[in-house]
Amino acid sequence: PQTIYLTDYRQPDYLIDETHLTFELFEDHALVHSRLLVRLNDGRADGTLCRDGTRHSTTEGRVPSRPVGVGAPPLVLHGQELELVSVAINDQAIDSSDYQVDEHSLTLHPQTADFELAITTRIQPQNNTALEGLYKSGGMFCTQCEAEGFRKITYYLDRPDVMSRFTTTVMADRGAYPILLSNGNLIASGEHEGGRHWATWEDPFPKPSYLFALVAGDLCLIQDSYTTLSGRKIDLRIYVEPENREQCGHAMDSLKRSMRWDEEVYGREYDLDIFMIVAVNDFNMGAMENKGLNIFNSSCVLAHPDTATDMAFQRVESVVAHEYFHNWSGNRVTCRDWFQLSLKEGFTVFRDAEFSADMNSRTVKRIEDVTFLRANQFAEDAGPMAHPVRPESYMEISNFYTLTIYEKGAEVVRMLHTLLGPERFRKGTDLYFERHDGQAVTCDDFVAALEDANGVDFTQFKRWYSQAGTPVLEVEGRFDASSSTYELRCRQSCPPTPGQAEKLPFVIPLRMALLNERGEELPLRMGGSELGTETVLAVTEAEQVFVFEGVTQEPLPSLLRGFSAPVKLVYPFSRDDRVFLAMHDPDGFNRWEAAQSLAVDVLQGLVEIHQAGRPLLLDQRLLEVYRRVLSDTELDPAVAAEILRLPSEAYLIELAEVADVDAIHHVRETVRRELATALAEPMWERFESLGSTAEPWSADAASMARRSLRNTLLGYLMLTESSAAMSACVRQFVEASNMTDRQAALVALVNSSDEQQKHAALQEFAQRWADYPLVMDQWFSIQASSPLPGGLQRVQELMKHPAFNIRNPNKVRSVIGAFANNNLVNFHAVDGAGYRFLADRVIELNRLNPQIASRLITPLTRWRKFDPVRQELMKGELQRILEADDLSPDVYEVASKSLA
Ligand code: BAL
Ligand code: ZN
Repeated sequence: PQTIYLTDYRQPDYLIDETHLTFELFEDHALVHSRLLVRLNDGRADGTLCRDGTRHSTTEGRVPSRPVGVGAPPLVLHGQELELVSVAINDQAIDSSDYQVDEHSLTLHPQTADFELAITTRIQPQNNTALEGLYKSGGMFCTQCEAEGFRKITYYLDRPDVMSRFTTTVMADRGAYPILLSNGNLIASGEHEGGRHWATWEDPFPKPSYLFALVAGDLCLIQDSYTTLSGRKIDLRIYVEPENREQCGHAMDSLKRSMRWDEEVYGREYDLDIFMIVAVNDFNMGAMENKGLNIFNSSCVLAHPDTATDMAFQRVESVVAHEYFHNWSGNRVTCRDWFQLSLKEGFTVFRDAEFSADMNSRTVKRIEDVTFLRANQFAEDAGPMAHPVRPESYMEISNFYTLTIYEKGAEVVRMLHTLLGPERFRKGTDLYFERHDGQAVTCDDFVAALEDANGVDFTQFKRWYSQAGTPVLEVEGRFDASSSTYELRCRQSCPPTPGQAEKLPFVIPLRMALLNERGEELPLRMGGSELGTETVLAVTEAEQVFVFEGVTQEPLPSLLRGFSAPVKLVYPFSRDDRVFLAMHDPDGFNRWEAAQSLAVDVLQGLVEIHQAGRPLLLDQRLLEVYRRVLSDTELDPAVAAEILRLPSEAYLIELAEVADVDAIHHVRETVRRELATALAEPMWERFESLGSTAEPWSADAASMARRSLRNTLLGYLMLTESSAAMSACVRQFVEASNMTDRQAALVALVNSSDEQQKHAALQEFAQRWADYPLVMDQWFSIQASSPLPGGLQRVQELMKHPAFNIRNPNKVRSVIGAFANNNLVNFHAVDGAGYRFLADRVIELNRLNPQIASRLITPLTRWRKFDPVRQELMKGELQRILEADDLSPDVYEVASKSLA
């Protein structure tokens, strides 16, 4: 496959002012008729800007067709896996001597600067297993066009800087497909002979093809409305399969909260009169922000306490918000090219994270996000696929929907927010939306708007967009009693990443405070200025010293509060310092961080002791921190649960130079058992004080927090293998009033050594929820993730279960993905069987669904982290994947770059 470079970007030679599509849907094919108003891109005003949503008909004021002289560029339309039926220009059919078709394009040679191009293609949605373009999921037709799926529907300028006004007519059998949807407003509908019907939708807002959507199916509708701040009433609709009707309330509430939040926090109102969400079962991603017609993986829409956990409820809330927020950050203002993907994704993830923080606990949300980032994005940044937030090249853009683009991109926007403060950030985003409404722009345009609105210069800051890798920030503190000063000495560096050996210094916002011996924040003074008790230092040099004045006793610094920059902080804290901070830091996030880093230090020390063959003795200070957390009834139980959770194996592997996966697993499990045994009494006490699982379920944050802590404690108590714990767990499994508690009990049972209880619970669960695919996904995932011996065999058995289907991405993720990503001790078995299994599945999926296949490779790309034996085995499997027949560009890019 070809490599595409950012430096090769050129404006399109042609633009498409209007796109009129007609779909004739049948069981064994679909016909797609397009009528495009095409214009040479010669810099004339295009009239496509349409801020108020009114329709500008370009046909009306159209300049008569002007001949283009010799040398006019050919019109090269993208197209893939299409059968070309006919082409006509200005109603004149043209034959194959006047155009060229190959596997990826249709090339025409226009004679005039403006013309109408009509194309008919035939496609086969029923055979589309890649779930890209138009495909069938169960009994319904649906689309996924981002990034380059539209070219699998019809020939088109399938690039985000070509924005067009779309009108779409869908025709299908009325009985099988009573609901026909597309973007925008319904403007007409009617009947055809033979039981077929049609509907025409018009979207007044110009959009790139990646935001196109179509749905045809037998769906039921849940309807509500929302009145915007300016008084416009919006029709809100969620379409799902009839059996899921009762599971949409939470998504609808989340949508209404998102709409209000975007008005209040960003001044952004919804623009169309109707907003639709459709849930589909077979979907490569979480959801898609198509204009006015969001299409969702059903796992991100459906939520009912009987069937969904609290975590699933929160995911629905955040994904609904994320897709809704894209209406401005993505749709009204879109990306010029796919190198700018983080322009919309980083910004929108930041927006949805702040929304979730406002709706729930800000501290817990930040802890969850940082935990995820450090275990996963840091690993990506340290691996062979490391790339900047704005990449410079790619082979297959689908491979760049990464944690770096999304999560690190969001951290970059968060740092801009931190450096500017909320008011100035808002001034900047107001200017961004006003300046670029209706345009396709770049990350530079985003930063320029923040700069221009506030008179600041972010030239150096923009290195976060161009340099890959996770910076290391080493800090040392020095107290000088004679001058009453305290110095913070900062040194930053960034390891090399593919194609980038040397890095220039970043701008690192370091939020910090100084604490006295009682844990109180000291007033901060620097250069004669009073800075309050918390400040943000901008670390801009490779080495830099900050001197605080008027410090009369040695303080303990509280650094990188709220994880103010995505860096690895190194400070020579002693274990006693960490204990002190875990107990006293007034900043909730940093209390968690201190406990977490204490646990990391203890576990890393024990791994070395284990490797040396010496007995493991737990540092009692960790135990004391846990004891204090258990008895602290003032502390939010959700934060307590986060503190009591030991750092994950994935994070410990990421931190290790050479990860000894067996030792990490053994040590972590030993410490968990030891904590459970030593703290059994206070754990029981706290467990019982948090209420009963049979109580009626409630969605409020306090109830969720109680369930989170109760279930964390249940997991520990089960490690004691006492009969009291087993009865409590079985009782919870049977009596639970909700899926959160039932599933927590099932996890504990599956990971226990009581084979009889385990099998009884698994069987009961599978029988009860056989008709609920999303619940069965959980059932699969819990078993595939269980670290008990025999993991691979279990997974192979699970793949034979009637509910498993390799064509369904959710099933692949819940069985194969869960095994390779969450079950590290089994996946990394030293005989290489786990690696072999994964490579076989990648090769199998390469033909069916290249995007899903390519994502599955990730665990193998991390081969440099492991010992030489495992390295060879992992590389061998990557090589075997590379040698497979008919390799997709998706899989080829990841496998080849991993071995480079
Ligand atoms: N744009 C792809 C799905 C999402 O990030 O919302
Ligand atoms: Zn997004």
